[in-house]
Amino acid sequence: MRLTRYFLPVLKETPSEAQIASHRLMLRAGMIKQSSAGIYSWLPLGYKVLRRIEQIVHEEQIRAGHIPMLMPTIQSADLWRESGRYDDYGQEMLRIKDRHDRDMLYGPTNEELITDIFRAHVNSYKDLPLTLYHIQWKFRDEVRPRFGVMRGREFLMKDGYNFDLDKDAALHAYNRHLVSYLRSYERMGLQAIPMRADGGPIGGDYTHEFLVLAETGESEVFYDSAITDLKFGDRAVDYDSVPECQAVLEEFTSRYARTDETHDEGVFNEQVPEERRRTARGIEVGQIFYFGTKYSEAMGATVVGPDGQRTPVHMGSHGIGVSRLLGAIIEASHDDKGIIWPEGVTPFHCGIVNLKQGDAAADGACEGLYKALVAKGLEPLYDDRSERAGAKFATMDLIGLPWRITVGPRGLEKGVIELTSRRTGESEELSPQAAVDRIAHIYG
Ligand code: 5CA
Repeated sequence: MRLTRYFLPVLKETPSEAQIASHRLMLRAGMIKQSSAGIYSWLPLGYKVLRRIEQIVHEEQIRAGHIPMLMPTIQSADLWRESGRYDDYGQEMLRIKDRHDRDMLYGPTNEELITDIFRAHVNSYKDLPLTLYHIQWKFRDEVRPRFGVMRGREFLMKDGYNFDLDKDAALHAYNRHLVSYLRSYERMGLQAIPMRADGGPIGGDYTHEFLVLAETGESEVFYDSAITDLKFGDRAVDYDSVPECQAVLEEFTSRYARTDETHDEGVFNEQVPEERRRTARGIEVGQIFYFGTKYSEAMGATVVGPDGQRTPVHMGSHGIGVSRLLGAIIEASHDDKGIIWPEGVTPFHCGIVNLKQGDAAADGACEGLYKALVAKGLEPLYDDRSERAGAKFATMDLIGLPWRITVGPRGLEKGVIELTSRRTGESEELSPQAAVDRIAHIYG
């Protein structure tokens, strides 16, 4: 992409309505525009990152054996009356009437809809286990939408639902989700810690939230600092193996880590040596639930078991805050100049800055680099504007591409360009070909 042909409406001024860094930076970098409270348009740069995050979530869900599909945003109130949640959900639910005066709603989550699909099509235990998921917009009429995409009213969520014959099988599905979530967040450059939480309106008392530690987080958390040394890394876990998934769950959840809803000071003090006790704030980027037969019993989602008897299926639901993740990643990775994208989610792989637009050698070298990067399957953003070098650097720093190639006539006389890491600020001179190879290798 060439910047002169792109749509990147960066703001010079810091928007006064934004209270936290990620919100300020997303507005300044031209990633989002508020359309009404808690509802945003995703401008091209923001949309690109959103898609990258979605892609990681899809890949990791499919790797875990979960099946993608798509359900609508607008749902009928009747299903929610069956589960009893139409009244329970309260004012967070956006209720709508259609022209026939029928009660509809904009889905805040999908337990009812998926259970309805399941009961219509699945009859036998032989069709289990089954985990279906989708990535779809949700609406929750939050009292105080704030912090940009972090607490929106309309937001993008991955929500997955497992259907199993008994509790043990459903707990294996729970563990599979935990493993796949650890992998997903690490690919996004994040450490998200699973913590014991509360079921809230989804229900169930067995649930973990995944929290990214950040001062601006909305949740208060209490944990054993030893937990932050745990890394999932590149290990291969067999998702069909009950003991392997169980072992990961135990490794990542046996130490004390709880949100304030489930925190118990006595247990905390008893289990964790004083020097390792931490109280901090965190951003909730996902939550997994096992709630047994809560919805299947209420809505008659049963299967015929091996003994010929009908039994309600055991279920859980598992969510990732896809749009919130942009805010969480920026909170965890920025400096006073702007965003610093982790390589896994960056909107463009690198930037190319032409220090002297119109200079034949510089223009030619930039074109050559651009084509060579594209030929390697990479997406560079070429700043081909006739702007001062300082303004070009400021834009690149603000939008946070992890790597910048700077091209100028003086370097070219020596046959070199400059490659700069956004994270460390370190630069090195190398030939254009070596720079292309290096970047291809980083993303390889
Ligand atoms: N049905 C279950 C799991 S599929 C469910 O709805 N879980 S949830 O309520 O925990 O939401 C899942 C994730 O969506 C949360 O962990 C959070 O990251 C994200 N989320 C929830 N509310 C908002 C909001 N108002 N704005 C942005 N993201 C949100």
